[in-house]
Amino acid sequence: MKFIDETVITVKAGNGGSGCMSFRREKYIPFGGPDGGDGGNGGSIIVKATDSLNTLADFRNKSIFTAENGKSGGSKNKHGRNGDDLIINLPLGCVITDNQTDEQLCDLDDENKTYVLANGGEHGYGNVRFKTSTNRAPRKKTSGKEGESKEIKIVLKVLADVGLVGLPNAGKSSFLQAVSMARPKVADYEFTTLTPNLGVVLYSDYEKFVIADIPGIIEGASKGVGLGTRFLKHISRTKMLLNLIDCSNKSYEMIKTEVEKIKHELQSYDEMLIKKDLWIVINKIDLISEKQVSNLKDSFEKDKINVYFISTITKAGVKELTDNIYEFLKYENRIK
Ligand SMILES: Nc1nc2c(ncn2[C@@H]2O[C@H](COP(=O)(O)OP(=O)(O)OP(=O)(O)O)[C@@H](O)[C@H]2O)c(=O)[nH]1
Ligand SMILES: [Mg+2]
Repeated sequence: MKFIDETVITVKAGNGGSGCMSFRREKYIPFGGPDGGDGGNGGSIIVKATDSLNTLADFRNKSIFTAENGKSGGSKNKHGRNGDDLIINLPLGCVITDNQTDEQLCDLDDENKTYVLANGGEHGYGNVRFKTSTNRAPRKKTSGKEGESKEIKIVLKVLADVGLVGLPNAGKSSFLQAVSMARPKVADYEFTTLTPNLGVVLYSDYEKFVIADIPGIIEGASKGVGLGTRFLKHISRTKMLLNLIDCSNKSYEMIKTEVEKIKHELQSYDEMLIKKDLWIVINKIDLISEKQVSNLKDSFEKDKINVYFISTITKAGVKELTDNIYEFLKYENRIK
């Protein structure tokens, strides 16, 4: 299914049902009192976070969502039925704003979290309500109130603990494959990944963390080069980032420049991103000699830069890295 992470929709809650004007008509009671019942309340529009959706594609062909109106009241004091609420299921991680005011309405950051986007209109009153000691036969009733209506913007920002960044072809999706059950597309060309992938790393029977793999970013991404920074919003809520680097045919200096480029793109997109812990992960060490690996290690050590060396193919260094990620997240008390 196509991945869509932003959409604008209009929601309209149901109107309240009208009250009824009616008088009792029974045999032998020629002038019965008022017996017009109230209308029902209009249904509300409620959004709910669910784990089982991961795109807003369902909203491509539908832009107006309405909840049911309340039914009118009836004679014999009959209340009108309330309109049914409309529950809209959304992927976990959706942030909803009022499209007119830009005010944030809710952040669906927890499974099953709900929020009432538009309240149904209150019901109208039947004439029985207007009976007083001086007016025993009121010819008055009210109509229901209109349901709230809003134009809202939904932005999906996937929820993950760890975000993978790096140039295209660095091996981000391969890493996700190596550590989780996710099976993202991996190939020997740039921009294999076109939309974010999520993978759950099951660390033990009851502990897990989530990694988000996004399309590669290149120099100038913040100015729209390549796929641009369109997908960086999906790592904005992670607790840490891994910068994967393909080390084949690269000198120490080239690797350092690459890290700086990625940092620059992250920073140009959002200052907050650069405040996150960013770990450098040198990938594809199976393609270089042991001597080259130890030379690189020495250089990083001399510059007091902490790095990890891995190969997603031979799995060298992968366990140590995930152990450290786990410890970091646990230390930060961020594993659920
Ligand atoms: N030899 C070797 N090849 C690797 C390793 N990791 C990834 N590759 C290869 O590198 C190529 C790119 O891997 P991907 O995982 O698709 O890279 P990516 O960073 O997700 O790329 P984009 O989605 O385009 O940004 C594939 O051909 C992988 O098989 C590794 O550790 N060793
Ligand atoms: Mg990829």
